[in-house]
Amino acid sequence: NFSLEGRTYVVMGVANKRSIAWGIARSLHEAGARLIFTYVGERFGKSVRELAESLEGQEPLFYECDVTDDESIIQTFESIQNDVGTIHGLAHCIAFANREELKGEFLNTSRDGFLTAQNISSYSLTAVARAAKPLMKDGGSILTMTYLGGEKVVQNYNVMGVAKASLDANMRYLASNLGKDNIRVNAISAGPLRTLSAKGVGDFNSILAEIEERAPLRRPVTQEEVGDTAYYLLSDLSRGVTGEIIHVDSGFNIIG
Ligand code: 0WD
Repeated sequence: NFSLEGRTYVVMGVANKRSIAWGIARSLHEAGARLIFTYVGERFGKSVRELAESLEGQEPLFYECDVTDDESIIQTFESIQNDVGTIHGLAHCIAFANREELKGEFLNTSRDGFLTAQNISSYSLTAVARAAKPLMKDGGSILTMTYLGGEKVVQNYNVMGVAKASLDANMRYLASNLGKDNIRVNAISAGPLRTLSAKGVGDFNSILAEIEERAPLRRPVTQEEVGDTAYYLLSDLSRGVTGEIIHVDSGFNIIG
């Protein structure tokens, strides 16, 4: 029985209805999970509350959490511990880089821009995993979102590609540390999806066009397809899997 009835998951990074985190939330909700959302800034707080209202029978909890701030992360998970006690998993769907560095030559990346991308898009997973660990008393599953640009050079992805390479290694080291506590850590490498973050990547349209021409499935993936793989990774269906990157990308990554 792989229903998520009686299980609680934290979903971080719903900005709007196009967010990958929102696709994940819907798949978990359909499987019966109880959901907790974290957001950054009141603008997103309002939009995640409005979205979550559409989930029938769900009584979600909301916490503001800025992952650039250690205190905010610690506070968030302490509050969650006080309010619900145990959680069974976590979806980390957070990334950021300065828009002006998501085009042109990677060579021109500034120190500040580099560190910002690493801070929000990679280190945050380490800090969040550490804060969430005490809440996963029955074991758990942590999921992060990565992209092909961390494995291969993708035009314009630049500083975020280096941050995703860091995130991938981060995920594996965490998987190695947390396995003895029966906590698994995995990543989904999603094909391009038109989200707020994707808007920041230069010439995103040609990235999508290439998927339609060259990916084995000849079409982009959907939020639902990413959400359902997240369900697999966050449930016991994947209980033997940790430290893994699953590509949900219409097979694009295998094409040379
Ligand atoms: O094509 C895509 N959209 C792909 C996205 C392909 C493969 C991977 N991904 C990844 C992204 O890199 C990211 O890690 O999926 C994850 C989710 O991204 P998304 O759903 O594409 O983008 P979006 O809806 O914008 O959500 C990302 C959110 C932020 O939104 P904004 O638009 O403000 O950047 O990350 C959150 C925020 O909600 N975020 C933060 N959360 C806490 N503290 C912070 C922060 N400091 N900064 C950004």
